[in-house]
Parts: sequence; C-alpha cells; structure tokens
Amino acid sequence: MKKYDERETLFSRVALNPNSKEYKEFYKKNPEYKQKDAPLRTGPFRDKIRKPARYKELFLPLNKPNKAVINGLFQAAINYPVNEKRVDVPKTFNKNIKEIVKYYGALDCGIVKLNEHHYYSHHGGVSEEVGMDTYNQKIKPSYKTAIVFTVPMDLAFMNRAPHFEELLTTENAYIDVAYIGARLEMYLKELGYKSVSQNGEYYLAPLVPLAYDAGLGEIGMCNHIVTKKHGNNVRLGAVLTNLEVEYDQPIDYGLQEFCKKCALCLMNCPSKSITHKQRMVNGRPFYKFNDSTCFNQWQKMGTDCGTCIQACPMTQGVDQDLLEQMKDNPKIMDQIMEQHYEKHGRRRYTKGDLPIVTLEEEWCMRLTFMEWQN
Ligand code: B12
Ligand code: SF4
Ligand code: SF4
Repeated sequence: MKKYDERETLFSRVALNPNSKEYKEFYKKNPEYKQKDAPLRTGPFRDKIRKPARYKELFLPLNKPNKAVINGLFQAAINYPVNEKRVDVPKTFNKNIKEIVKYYGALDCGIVKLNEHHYYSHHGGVSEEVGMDTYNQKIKPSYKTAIVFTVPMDLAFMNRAPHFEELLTTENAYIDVAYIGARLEMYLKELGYKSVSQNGEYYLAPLVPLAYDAGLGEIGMCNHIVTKKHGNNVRLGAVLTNLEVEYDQPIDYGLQEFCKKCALCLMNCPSKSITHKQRMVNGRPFYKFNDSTCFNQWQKMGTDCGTCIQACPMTQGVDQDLLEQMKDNPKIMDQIMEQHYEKHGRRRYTKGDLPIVTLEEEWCMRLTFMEWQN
C-alpha cells in the first residue's frame, strides 16, 4: 500500500521559502514540481476578489479571525488531559458515537480501522497557525481508529461560486470541523482514550481516502467525496483515537458509472483541472487532477473557487429513490441527469450578491452593476 506524503501536497510546496534548506532538498528530490510551483508562490491573494475597495474593506475581515478561532479550539482540545481511569466501552458503541457526532453538528459519520497507509508519511509543515513547526517530521502511526464526519456547507452560498460567498461558507465549515473535532476529542479523552482532532490546520492523514473507507460517499470525477444527499457540498473532519468499536465499509451507489455520464464538474471547471482519466490508488478510484491550475484559479478569484461543488447534481439534490436504484442501471442514471438538466441546466448559479454582502450605498450598487455588465 502506498503512503501519501504531506510535503507533496500543494499547500506544503508553495509555502516553501526559496532560500531555505527545505526548499532545496524538496525540489532536488521532486524536480517535476519546481517549474509549475514557482508562479504560485505569491503569498496572500484574498484581496484579488473582483469587488470595489469598499466591499473589500467591509467584508474581507469576516474571515480574518477564523484561524485564531480554529487555533483556540485546537489548543483547548490538545491540552485537555486523557482521563487516567479508562471507561470500558462496548464494540457496539459505534452507533452512539455517530449520534454524538451528529449532536455536535455533523451531517454524517463513519468509523474506520486505521492502517499504516492511512497516515501521511511525513508532515508538510502546514500547521504554523496552530503553533507547530513539524516540517519533515516522520508521522508515527499511533492511533487505532478514525472517526470521520461530514459538515454541511450552505447551498445558497455555494451557488454563488466562484464568488466571495463560496469562501464564506467554506470558512464557516472549517470552523464547524474544528469545533466538532475538538469536542469529540475532549469527550474521548474524558472516557480515557488518547485522541487527536484533524482540522484545516493540522492533519496526520489525507481525509478523502479516509472518508471513502468510512463509507461516507464515493470519490467522484471531481476527485473528492460525493455523498448521496449533499453531493460534494460537505467538508470533512476526523478524530483519530485509540477507542475501538465496530467499523464501517466503503459504499458503492453507482457513482463511478454515473460520473462518466455526467462530467459536469469537468465541463464547468474554469481552469480545466479535472480530467476523465481514472486510476486506482490503494484500492480507491481517483481521477488525474491538476492541483496547480486549480490553485492558480483560486489566486485569480481570491476565493477557493468551488465551482466543481456547485456543478454536481448530487449537491443540488437528486431524487433519493432514483439514486438508490441507479447502481448498474444506466436508464435510471439518464433519468437523474434529465431531471437535473430540466431543473438547473448545465450549472446552477446565482447571479448577484447575497444579502450578507449587499450594500445599500447607492454608489457601490452602481459599481457592482457595472461589474456585472462587464
Ligand atoms: C492540498 C489540498 C488541496 C490542493 C490540492 C488538491 C489535491 N487533490 O491534493 C488544492 C488547493 C488544489 C485543493 C483544492 C480543492 N479542495 Co482541497 N484539500 C487539500 C488537502 C489539505 C490535502 C489533500 C491531499 O492530501 N492531497 C494529496 C493526495 C491525497 O491527493 P492527490 O494529489 O489527489 O493524490 C493523488 C496522487 O498523489 C496519486 N498517486 C498516485 N500514485 C501515488 C503514489 C504515492 C506514494 C502517492 C503519495 C500518491 C500517488 O494518488 C492520488 C489520487 O489521485 C485536503 C485536506 C486533507 N488533509 O485531506 C483538502 C480537501 C481534499 N479539499 C477539499 C475541497 C472541498 C477542495 C476544493 C473543492 C476547494 C473548495 N472550494 O472547497 C478544491 C477541489 C479540487 C478538486 N477537484 O479536488 C476537501 C474535500 C471534501 C470532500 N467532499 O471530499 C478537503 C478534504 C478539505 C476538507 N477538510 O474538507 N485542495
Ligand atoms: S475548485 Fe474550481 S478550479 Fe479547482 S477543480 Fe474545482 S472547479 Fe476547478
Ligand atoms: S459533477 Fe458529475 S461527474 Fe462530477 S463528481 Fe458530480 S456526479 Fe461525478
């Protein structure tokens, strides 16, 4: 089984300082990334959103404190002691754990037995915000179980993608992931089990393969988890723990064949980063994907884009009875696609700012209107 290396992920690569020893070492070992990474090393890019200065000064600060909030939750949990007196927990407690995670605010939850290959091989040093300098450190697999969960993103906000409202709901979901993760980590520690939560700033494992193994959804052409009810309009969180309960298995609701008929994420991706070339990695289906062009799109828009989330029929909601029958049934798949096209066309997109970022000041409305016309 292959292990992923967090140092090879895009955020880790573009954070490398060209004058550092780490930079030289990384590109000596991985020269294929050097040329494509160089133009992406531009630093902060959130002020690139195509909006008037007044909009930026009023609304960009909405997201500024978020990393501090996540850091606060992370520190509270990581410093919380493990109860010396361990409570005996039955294997069937998996059902209760799932309800508890939903009670904390998650949509859904799956539980996986951890193996070596689930972990990243090394830290990529993307955890500075939570006060950790871990770059190059080998990750020692030291937990038995991953409790993986999905949190919802707001569909009305996502339907504005790739504009600023998309970033607002993405950032909100990262806080929800950190909040649920911290509470679950502290609860499991109260029961006497060593645990650690994963959030937008600290990962021991890539979450898409974990969520696949936890049966939360399948990996779509978009290259991430597509759930039955909310499509890929969900973010992932996880808590790694030494508690052992009954485990879940991957699911197959027919998405692999459905994606071949649909390809709406591929067609709508503004940077052409999604492909139809599929291969299996560690028994999981992945599509070849261009992380550099995707990130470059973020830098141009000043958001996290998210058009591949918005474009997915499962995100917009498909008839769940039909969905349950679609595996190995091309006719039902066609019916789902037809219904989606009828309701939403090729892409469900909301034109115009949502109330949260609408300004009544007349001069600003005029500017925004002129922008729409361009
Ligand atoms: C780095 C990162 C990015 C990068 C790179 C994406 C990528 N595919 O790696 C960029 C900036 C481009 C990005 C974009 C987005 N991201 Co992102 N991203 C991550 C992050 C932090 C790490 C992902 C990772 O480890 N990638 C590395 C491996 C696992 O992925 P890979 O590159 O595809 O690996 C391939 C190859 O390496 C290959 N391979 C073949 N042989 C071998 C052999 C070996 C040894 C190895 C190592 C690999 C390998 O296999 C893999 C499969 O193709 C995760 C959070 C997390 N820790 O999981 C979120 C995450 C994956 N992102 C997420 C999302 C939603 C997005 C966006 C939609 C942005 C948005 N608006 O929210 C886009 C979508 C892009 C897309 N279509 O996939 C979500 C996905 C949620 C879900 N429903 O599944 C995550 C899980 C964040 C979260 N907490 O929810 N992201
Ligand atoms: S986030 Fe945007 S640019 Fe990146 S893959 Fe999705 S649609 Fe394409
Ligand atoms: S948009 Fe279509 S092709 Fe892309 S992941 Fe969703 S169902 Fe699959």
